[in-house]
Amino acid sequence: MKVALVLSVIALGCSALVTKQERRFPDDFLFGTATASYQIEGGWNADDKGENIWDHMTHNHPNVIKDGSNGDVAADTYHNYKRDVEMMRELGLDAYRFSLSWSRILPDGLSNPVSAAGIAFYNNYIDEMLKYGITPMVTLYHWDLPQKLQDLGGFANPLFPDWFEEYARVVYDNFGDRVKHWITFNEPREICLEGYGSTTKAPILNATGIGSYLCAKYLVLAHAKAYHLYNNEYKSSQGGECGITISVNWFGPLTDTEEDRFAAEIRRQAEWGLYAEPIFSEQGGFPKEFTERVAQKSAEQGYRSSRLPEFTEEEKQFVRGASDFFGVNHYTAYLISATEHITQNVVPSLYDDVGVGVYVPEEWPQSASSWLTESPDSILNVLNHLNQKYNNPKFYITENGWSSPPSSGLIDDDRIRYYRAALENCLDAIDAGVRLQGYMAWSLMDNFEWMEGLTERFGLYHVDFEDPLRPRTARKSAFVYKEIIKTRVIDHSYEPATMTMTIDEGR
Ligand code: GBE
Repeated sequence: MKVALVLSVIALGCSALVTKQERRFPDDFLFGTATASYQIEGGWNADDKGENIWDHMTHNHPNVIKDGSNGDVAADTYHNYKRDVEMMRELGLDAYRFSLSWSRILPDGLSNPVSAAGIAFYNNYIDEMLKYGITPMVTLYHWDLPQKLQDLGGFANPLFPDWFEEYARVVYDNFGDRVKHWITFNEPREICLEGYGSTTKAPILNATGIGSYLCAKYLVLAHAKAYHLYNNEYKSSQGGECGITISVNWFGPLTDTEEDRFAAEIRRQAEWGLYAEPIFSEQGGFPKEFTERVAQKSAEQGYRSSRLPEFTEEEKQFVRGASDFFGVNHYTAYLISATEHITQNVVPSLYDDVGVGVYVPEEWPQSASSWLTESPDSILNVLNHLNQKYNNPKFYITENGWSSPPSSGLIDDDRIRYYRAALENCLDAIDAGVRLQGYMAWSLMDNFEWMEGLTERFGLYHVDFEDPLRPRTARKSAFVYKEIIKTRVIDHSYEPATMTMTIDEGR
């Protein structure tokens, strides 16, 4: 009896070990990298491209960018797109996620005029990828609104959904024959909370607690318009899918108490529930407890109605279920407390509405970005949570990555450790039944990191921004990612034999 028990325990231990070692990503899992137009393209006024809000802000207020740099040239993908695709081939990518510059395609924002040069540029980029079997995953909007539409109020104008639908139509018409994966918006939270409700992204409106909520409503409606347009008029002939990417970091309770669990939940609702709930929940509309909180705060503050706008019943139905997949950008985690680490916030503001404290343990490794630490199992927590909450949708990780300082060179063992841990978490999620179908590393190469300029580097490839040709050189992490893509296995002891990148033909 005793012996049998011991044996079975050993057998169990062994089989657990074996499965762990043999865990593979499915052959049809899409491994890719991600970038965004303003961060890499340059060519800010090439041909007839129109001005966008990042051009406008960096040219008129250069002091808001940490090192005074801007995206005028960036990694100059406008002239280097063939080299970009060569890098994708070196890595053996299945897919590449990039975004379109609205004002490069529609210089004035509306669908007249349409820029032939802008369309040609993206046709060339897409065709170059397809030539080598790389699947394009295209984001329509990654933060670079045409300035002319911003002058009319941008996302706070109730007509915004119509403008976005008009743009989406031009995009589907021109590229939909070859692009089968569409993402309407990258990160509503960053667009609305940071751009409209703060000063950490263009258009730096700082309309705290009001502008950010208007933006949330019209962004969600704009997404739904672009989704239904694709679904009704393009899907049957073009056969692709359309979704949205939301930044979902993990917010867990600091202690396992009722108060802290609720504090974490309300923070999650404010951070990403505001955008996810109307689209992915069964009942639709903004998240319940957060809606109640803002209504109550607004009343106390003397507003006649809640600062958080409502959806009509018709709007709710229009938005609910309007996505073929959930794109998750995930980077890090924070611990939330109802009583500790509380800071003062301006009134009114989302952070004042939420009113909770945030804590990041010292022992979580710190990247070059203040907000980014390596936190244990945060992707797994996020995917399990969303999977349960929204009834098992299809997921892609559309961004995940690690920053290092510009001086850090090509040996990036911290980035490698981060990616391996993240990808182990993806396998854990797949094992747990999450329908995760792809992973896009942020980023293919170093790029213009928004307010941080060129001071934080996220690239698998280093870019030399001092050199007018913007040469790109593979970091060690590029070789490690390449090996994972090739073998579909995470080998924690793999070390690249050389630092010379080549293309493996026949992939
Ligand atoms: C993504 O956002 C973006 O999609 C991508 O464009 C970007 O390059 C990449 O991340 C790396 O940053 O002073 O702490 O309030 C806010 C990730 C920090 C989401 C919060 C940084 C959200 C990035 C500044 N933000 N975030 S502060």
